[in-house]
Amino acid sequence: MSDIDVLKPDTIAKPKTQEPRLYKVILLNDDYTPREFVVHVLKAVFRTTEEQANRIMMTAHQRGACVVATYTRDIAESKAKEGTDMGREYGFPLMFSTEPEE
Ligand code: TYC
Repeated sequence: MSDIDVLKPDTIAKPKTQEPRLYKVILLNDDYTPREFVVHVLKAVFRTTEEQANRIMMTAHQRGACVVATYTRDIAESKAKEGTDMGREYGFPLMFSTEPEE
């Protein structure tokens, strides 16, 4: 046994806790929801600034979808539902979905 082997642990300790997997909330474009309403929902549900909300809305409008933010699974799902429900309440087909990161 060499000197260096004596200094090595037999087993490598694994961290006991893991960071929870994060989920993306995705805003989907549609042809009917007014732009200003999308901005309003982004500010209210996702606490973005007016400028951030405008950028996210325009990206979804031009490319079909845009990642709004990432959260743990429960928070992502409840925010996606809250945003989608808010559109529905006003008769708009506004839609947020979630998907795991990576
Ligand atoms: N495309 C919509 C319109 O022209 C606006 C809109 C943007 C709707 C983004 C949804 O996720 C969306 N009125």
